[in-house]
Amino acid sequence: MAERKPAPSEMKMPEELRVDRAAVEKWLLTEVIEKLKRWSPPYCQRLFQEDDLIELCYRAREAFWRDNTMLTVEAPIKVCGDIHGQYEDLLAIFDIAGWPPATRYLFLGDYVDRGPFSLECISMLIALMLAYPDKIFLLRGNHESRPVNMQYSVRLYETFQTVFYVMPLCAVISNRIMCMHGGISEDLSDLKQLERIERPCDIPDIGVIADLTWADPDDKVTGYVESPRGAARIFGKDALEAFCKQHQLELIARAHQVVQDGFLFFGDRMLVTIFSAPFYCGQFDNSGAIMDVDRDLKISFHVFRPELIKKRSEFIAEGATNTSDKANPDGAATGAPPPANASRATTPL
Ligand SMILES: [Mn+2]
Repeated sequence: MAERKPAPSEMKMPEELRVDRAAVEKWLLTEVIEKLKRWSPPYCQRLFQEDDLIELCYRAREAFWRDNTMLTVEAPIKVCGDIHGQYEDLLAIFDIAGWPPATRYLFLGDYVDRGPFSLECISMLIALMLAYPDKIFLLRGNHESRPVNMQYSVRLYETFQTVFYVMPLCAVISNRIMCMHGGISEDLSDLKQLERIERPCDIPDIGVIADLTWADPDDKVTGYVESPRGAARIFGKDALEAFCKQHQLELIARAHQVVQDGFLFFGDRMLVTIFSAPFYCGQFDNSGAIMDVDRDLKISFHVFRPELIKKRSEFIAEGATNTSDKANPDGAATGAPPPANASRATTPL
C-alpha cells in the first residue's frame, strides 16, 4: 500500500543515506513523538528547542512538496476534520481510534489557531507523517496560511508558513471519495488541473485553491454563489450533484464548519462535513467525529461527546463487535455499552 511516490533521490539510495534515514526515524520516534505523547499543559513552552522544530519543518516541507497537490489514497482509512489547536482532543482521538501506524489517517486541515496548543497539534501530526508516510496524510486547511502562534519566535512562525505553503489541497480515497477542507469548485472541470498548481502558494480569495480550502455547502442556494466568509463560494445541492457526476465520485468529505454531532450529511448524503474538535473553543457543546472508511468503502463514524473526551478511555460505540474495535490494537475501545447519548451512523456507499 505504498501510495507515496518515492522521490527520485530515494530510488537508488546509497547505504549511508539508509543509515541516516534510520537515525531520522529514531529521532522522530524517541525525541519528538514520545515527548509529545508525554505532554501536559505546563510543558507547552518547554517541550522542544527551536532548532528541533525547524528541523521538523524542513523535513515536512520536503515531504509535502514531493507529494501531488491531490493525494491518491486507499481505504481503509479514518478521516478527521478540524482540530484547531485542541491537542488533548487530538491525543484522545488517537488513544481511542488507534495510533498510526496500526491505524491509517487522513486529516482535512485546520490544525492550528483558535485552540490553545496549535504548535503541539501540527508538530505531532507532521512527526507522525514523517515517521509513517504511508499511514498518515495531511491536507491543507484555510488556517494553514495564517498565524500559527508567536510563542516561540518570528523565525519559527515563518518556517511553519513555508510548510503550509506546500501542503496538498485534496485527496481521493479509492477513486470514489474526494476529500478537502472546504468544498468543491466550479472552476475544477478536470482533476488534472490540480497537477498544474504551482507550490509553494498562498491561498487566494477566489478560484480552485480558495474553494478547496474555504467553500461551504448551502441548501438555500442554486449553483455557486459568493460566500459570506469573504473568500471562495458556497454551493448548492445541484452543483454538488453535477460535480460528483462529472468526476465519477460517490461522496465528498470535507470539514471547515462546526456541526453539532461531529458529522453532518448534505445533499442526499453526497457530502459529509466532519468536525473533530469537540466542545469547540470551549464555547460550543458540539461533539467531535471522525469518519471510518472500511475496505469496502462502507463508512461509519466515531463520535466523541465533549463531556466524555476528557476521560480519554471512553469511546462511544455500539458494542464490542464493531469493526472499529478490531482495528484498534491499543485496545482503548473496550466495547463498553454506549452511553445513552451515543450517536453513530453507518451509511453504505
Ligand atoms: Mn476551516
